[in-house]
Amino acid sequence: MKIPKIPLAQSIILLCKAKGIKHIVISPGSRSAPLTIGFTHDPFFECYSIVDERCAAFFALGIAQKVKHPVALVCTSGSALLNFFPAIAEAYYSDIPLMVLSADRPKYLVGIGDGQTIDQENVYGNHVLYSANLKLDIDFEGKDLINKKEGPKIFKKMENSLERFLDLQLSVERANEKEINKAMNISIASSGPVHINCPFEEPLYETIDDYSIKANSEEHVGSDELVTDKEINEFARIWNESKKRMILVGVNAPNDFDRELLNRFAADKNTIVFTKTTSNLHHDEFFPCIDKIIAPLDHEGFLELQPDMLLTFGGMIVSKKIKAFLRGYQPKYHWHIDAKKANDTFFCLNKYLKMLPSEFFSRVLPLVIPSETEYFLKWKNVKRQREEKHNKYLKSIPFCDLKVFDLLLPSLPKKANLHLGNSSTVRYAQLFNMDRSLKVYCNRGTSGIDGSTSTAIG
Ligand SMILES: Cc1ncc(C[n+]2csc(CCOP(=O)(O)OP(=O)(O)O)c2C)c(N)n1
Repeated sequence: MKIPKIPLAQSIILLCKAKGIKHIVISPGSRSAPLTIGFTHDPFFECYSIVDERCAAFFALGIAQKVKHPVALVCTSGSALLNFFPAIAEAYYSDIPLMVLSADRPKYLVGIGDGQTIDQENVYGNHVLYSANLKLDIDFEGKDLINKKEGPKIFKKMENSLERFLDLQLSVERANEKEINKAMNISIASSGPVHINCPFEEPLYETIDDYSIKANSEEHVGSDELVTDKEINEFARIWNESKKRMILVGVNAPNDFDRELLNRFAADKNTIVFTKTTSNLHHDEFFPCIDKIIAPLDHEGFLELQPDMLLTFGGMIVSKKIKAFLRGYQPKYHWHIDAKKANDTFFCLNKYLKMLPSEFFSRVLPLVIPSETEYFLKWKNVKRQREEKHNKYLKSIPFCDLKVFDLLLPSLPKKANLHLGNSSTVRYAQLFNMDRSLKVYCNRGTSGIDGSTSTAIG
């Protein structure tokens, strides 16, 4: 097997292997050759060669959406890594694990007029969960020279020069190993993008037959913040007291969630559960087409729909109408459940419970008192009426955008992965009841119209 001679490249490859990061999307370049050589010669890795960095990053995003584990992106120095940025931002806002491995020049060649060089450290700023700026290996070529009693200048006259040299190199390896571990662990645990900047010195193409270093994979140390029983009880108390209860589900990856729990929660016929095409959750008593329900409402209608308590989970909300409605007719209580973060989308968030929705529902279910509310029955009736009107309207219109969706959606193969484009595509799709076996994705983190096709291919 061909192994890159550069120790830093070896550390990265060994740690990717140790953490099960096997999908590697590679864009062209010489500076990144140590990584390209290492990944492509090891059958553990599934490597993809994509020349254009912007497409490469979205392609990697598509794989990561599906496998829910970091996908590595390899690129050379200079503007290459800037072309990853749109997909990095999407990954950041959609909680998708991506790992940029950007090759860089050694520091002494940055800012002195060397070619294909930019200031790469921390280049993604606030849009990554972590930036690891790795250290250059200490002239490991020199190691052989020291053996030949010649040695690099700095070590020449030192006593025990080989030992000192090796010590220094070892401390660089340990420091790099720690940083790589940290970045990879954060990407895995918090499901988001990280950047690992890797300075490589020439020669870049030299290989050896076996690894010359070892790399320790460190475990992630998580925080032990726990949602208390008191908080869960408080939720249940308000929920049980509220007459008008609404759940709004944002973008939710397929199979991300124990549906049975939510089904049991909603089976009481006392809660309006608004889902979206990209929520990937289905139940006969849910309300999947939000806009169809609320678009015709006037002030009186909005007042009737205004919930006492709103519970939200999942990612971004597509419908502009529901956002406008809940901002204008705010619930008394808004609680959000997410393992990572909360958006105060409606400017009335009272409480954020940092936990997985599945865990939340399993703890809350035994505390919820079953009931059937007029609120639910009224809006169920509205849903049925809207459905009838929708079907009648579709029969009456000539061939047009909306008609295409009506014809196309039922003809999709069962269980297909459907990646919707922004922006009218995802909105039209919202108006139809999707086949429940479909797995629906859309880049709603930043709602970019770029990269949809590459993501779908990934
Ligand atoms: C990268 C990016 N550039 C610009 C926009 C702003 N934008 C939103 S929708 C849209 C028009 C999209 O047109 P098209 O791709 O034809 O899709 P459709 O009209 O079907 O929505 C634009 C320019 C965006 N969301 N993302």
